[in-house]
Amino acid sequence: MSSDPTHGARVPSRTQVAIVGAGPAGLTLGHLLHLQGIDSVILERSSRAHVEQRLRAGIIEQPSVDLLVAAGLGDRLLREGMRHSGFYLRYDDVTHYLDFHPYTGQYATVYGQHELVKDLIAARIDTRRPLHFDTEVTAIAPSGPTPAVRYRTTAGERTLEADFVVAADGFHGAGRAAIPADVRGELIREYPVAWLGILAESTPAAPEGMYCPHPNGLSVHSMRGPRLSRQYLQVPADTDLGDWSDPQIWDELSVRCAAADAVPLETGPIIERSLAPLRSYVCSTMQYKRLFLAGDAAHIVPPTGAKGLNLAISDTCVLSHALGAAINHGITEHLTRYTATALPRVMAAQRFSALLTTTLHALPGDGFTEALRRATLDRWVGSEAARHELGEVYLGLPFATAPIFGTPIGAGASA
Ligand code: FAS
Ligand code: PHB
Repeated sequence: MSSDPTHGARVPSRTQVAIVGAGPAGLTLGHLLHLQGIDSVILERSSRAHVEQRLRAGIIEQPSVDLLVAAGLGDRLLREGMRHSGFYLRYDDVTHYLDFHPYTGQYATVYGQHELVKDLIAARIDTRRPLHFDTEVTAIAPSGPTPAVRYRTTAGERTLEADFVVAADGFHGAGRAAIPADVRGELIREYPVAWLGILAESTPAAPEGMYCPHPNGLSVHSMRGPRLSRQYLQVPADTDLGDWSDPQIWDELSVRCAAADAVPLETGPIIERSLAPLRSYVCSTMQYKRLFLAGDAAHIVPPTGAKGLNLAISDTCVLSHALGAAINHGITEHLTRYTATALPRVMAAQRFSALLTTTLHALPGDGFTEALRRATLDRWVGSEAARHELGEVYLGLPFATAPIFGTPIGAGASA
């Protein structure tokens, strides 16, 4: 018998909310529904090991931390996460620290997404709620008398019926395909660059995250611990990861973050490497009949602003509140208005991420474009008002809905 209680358990034939995807969105939503006594079943196509080892985001906004802590999901995050007040900006051989905490009283917490996913899975198992790995959803029927998801396991294909279906299945999931293309209202922007990311056993380049907009391209220097650095290089969108040796990665990171006021970048063993494309995407219809999209299934932001994970969590705050009102109290107007409620905060994050992406990356453009980039950087460094506006979004705008437990999220710093 497997030590993993999710292993081999049989998927029930029916539930109140069927959730597709065990990423941050699906797992957080499942827990927020559980706190309201609402049954859900989470179906995840990958293995538990794959989901828990998948390295991605690392910056968690204050409103996300507040929600996770209030929901009883934030103990290890508070213990092991690193609280940051802003970030460093290094260009033209000079290092600047943009301190945002004084403007909003908030912090950003550095805590690997895969660590958060481990905590969310542990909470799902502790509450003995259905969570099925190696279970791929092949089709979603969002309407009819009973919405349903069709899924496949090694035992064959079966159907899970539900009162509602939530597709938290990321950008390449099955959820969006269940919404007719002519009603999705899709907004897309592809950038001609990607991020080559590494996790390395080396001392982080700066005490908090640092962006180095260099003529060769952007480099980003973050961390996961005092001896664990998370760093990224802007590379062309069609880059082959195999073309980069470890020494070449370190050489380029060192060139881009060098400055007269800084010590040379410390190198070390690279223990993980990845390539992530930069794109902005919005499915402006985040719901269709009894199907609701949450997280990357509905929107993608370039990693520049570190917003993707946080938008996933803010969607679940709105959606769990709306589903609870409908299921527990028969109040359906919040569900009807889910997209209208969630989308403005998504677009605020899209605007912020697009501004950081176009300002920090060396992108094709004429001399005027380059001069505007420089003027924006100088404005961030030279203006309190500009830093206040930037910091409000970087540390986290308030969530659109107070979560189910009534504490206004994002109203101020957590204790
Ligand atoms: P996720 O993609 O995390 O989870 C969706 C889940 O659904 C997955 O586990 C998938 O296996 C499952 N699934 C998909 N189709 C399914 C099906 N048919 N049936 C069952 N399950 C299915 N964000 C940042 O803020 N900063 C970063 O630095 C950053 N780096 C990133 C690097 C990469 C390579 C990628 C891909 C994304 C990165 N992101 C980053 C964004 C990322 O953190 C997402 O915003 C976050 O994972 C969103 O969470 P979910 O919406 O839960 O989607
Ligand atoms: C990270 O720590 O993974 C990180 C930091 C800054 C970003 C994106 C990701 O803009």
